Amino acid sequence: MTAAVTAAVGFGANLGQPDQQIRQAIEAVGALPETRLMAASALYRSAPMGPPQPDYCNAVALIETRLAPLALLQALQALESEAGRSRAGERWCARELDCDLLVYGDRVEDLPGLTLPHPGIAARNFVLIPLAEIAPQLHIPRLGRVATLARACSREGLAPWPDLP
Ligand code: PH2
Ligand code: MG
Ligand code: MG
Repeated sequence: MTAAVTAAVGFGANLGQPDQQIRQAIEAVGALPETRLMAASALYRSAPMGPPQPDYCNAVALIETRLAPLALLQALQALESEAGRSRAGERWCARELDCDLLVYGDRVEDLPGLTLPHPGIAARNFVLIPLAEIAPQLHIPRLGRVATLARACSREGLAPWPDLP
């Protein structure tokens, strides 16, 4: 049996009911076969990167999994579709749910459809700040320790997700 690997998954949504879609997706990732949810960050509201569109809700989860990277990616894409996301939209368009495989152990890959670690991590505060909340000691191949990266990262455009009464 393969050993369990620690992986990080990033979630984003800015259509529909973003916070509900993300909470549901985090739960669903924890319920995947051979997978355990170790930690989930708070939800954040973040200004959109890319073309003008609604603010995003973002969060990050840390899991332990025995699923191979491509099997995990496929499962994440199935969750995106279940949330109503169409894959026809342009790059960086608004969406009901985005689940990105950010880190998979110490794996470095450049496959069609999957780059590990995710190439956007260091430049995206809506990924790094939630990740630092749950996994400051995590080492990202080629980038270094999460806490160190997060310290150098601006918090501009990032806020706690508002909990409406
Ligand atoms: N995702 C995108 C495009 N822009 N902006 C923010 N703030 N958060 C996201 O998750 C995001 C984005 C496409 O995946
Ligand atoms: Mg994304
Ligand atoms: Mg994505």
